[in-house]
Amino acid sequence: AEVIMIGLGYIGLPTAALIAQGGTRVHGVDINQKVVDTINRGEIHIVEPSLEDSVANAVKKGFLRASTKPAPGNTYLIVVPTPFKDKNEPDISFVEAATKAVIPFLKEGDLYIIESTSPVGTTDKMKELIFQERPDLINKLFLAYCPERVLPGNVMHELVHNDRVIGGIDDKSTKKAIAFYSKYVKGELHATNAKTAEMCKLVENSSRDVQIAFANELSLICDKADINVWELINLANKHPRVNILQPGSGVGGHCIAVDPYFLVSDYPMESKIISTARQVNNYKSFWCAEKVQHTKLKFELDHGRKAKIALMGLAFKPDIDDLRESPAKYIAQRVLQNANNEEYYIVEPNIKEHNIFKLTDYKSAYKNADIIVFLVAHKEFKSLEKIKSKVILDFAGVFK
Ligand code: SAJ
Repeated sequence: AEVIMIGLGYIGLPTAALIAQGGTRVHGVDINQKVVDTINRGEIHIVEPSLEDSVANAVKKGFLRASTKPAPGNTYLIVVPTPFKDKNEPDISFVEAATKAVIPFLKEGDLYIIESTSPVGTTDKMKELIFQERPDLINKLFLAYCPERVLPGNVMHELVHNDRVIGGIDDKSTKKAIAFYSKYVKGELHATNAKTAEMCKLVENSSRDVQIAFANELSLICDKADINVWELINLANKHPRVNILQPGSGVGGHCIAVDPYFLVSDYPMESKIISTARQVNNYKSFWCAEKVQHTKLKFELDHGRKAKIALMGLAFKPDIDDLRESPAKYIAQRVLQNANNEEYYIVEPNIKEHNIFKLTDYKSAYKNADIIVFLVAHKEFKSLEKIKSKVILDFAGVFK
């Protein structure tokens, strides 16, 4: 194959499908045999609009094949997860393992690109690893870092249309990587060095985290001041140079709630705002759970009976089925740990069944509960009519 894609997850698979659809042979690699088999049948293992068609098409035409083992190619893309070790330290062992797996196949003139979100300096580290084992290839390879920026739910569009930042270990690597992406990206391709490209990805997600932390901090202040935070932000944003984001039940997902730690762990003394933002956003979820606890005790005092409580939404953001690193799920778990014979309805309209939570449909939960806790602003919830007699904790701004 022309392109060897290591990692067939949320980013690797859509990217592989896109390249293959353009008529380039792609050999996709994943350590999970089940994932490999699914893809080779032309099916997919993740939820993403229009990805299935794209994969089915590429597999049918013979341009995309998956395997658990790499194969010889000309361009190698590393698109594997970079999770955490404990203590919020980034773990680049998957990038390392993927690199080691392709080293035996590398030959003069090949292009090697890391797309995985990585701590600053990772591309340089991989360069050293490669040349340690293959001193014969020194100065004969092109190595670059190019982060992805796609938003889950809109991946197939954004892969093509977003601008990309591309940083090589030297100018000729940058140029070679730009030539590669220009075949299928319509957005602008911005040249830089590897370190800056690595840092750029971390900064983009940290910037969003810091901005959301500001909104979440305002929501706490407004709760004390008895001011409607949604109205307040809407009004402040009428200023031509103010643009505050929306508060919520916390920040989740596997990017924004994670990437800032990559900066904090390498630059602890310098990243004060970034690390405080993480704390503020995490604290917001804890605060929401405490608020439910207080509200339910007050209800008991006022009514002389236990409350029926609806927890509305479990996903990490509106209108998706993804519960990874979800603040709503964390709050639901915390609230249930504190349960004391109240009746609970757990609602997540985007999933049918869950192994921990017994799910109820949103309409009957809303109808039957005394206390309604909006954890995620799913579109279904926005269609509900406000009912005066209910106690509503609107952490997600459903009724704004
Ligand atoms: N959130 C708020 N208030 C807001 C906006 C978001 O509380 O005003 C919360 C969401 O509910 C969610 C979290 O933030 O819990 C993150 O959601 P998101 O939609 O902001 O972002 P992700 O995690 O789905 O995708 C992000 C994107 N990065 C940026 O917008 C800078 C995406 O472009 C990246 O490709 C992706 O991370 C990634 O893979 O890094």
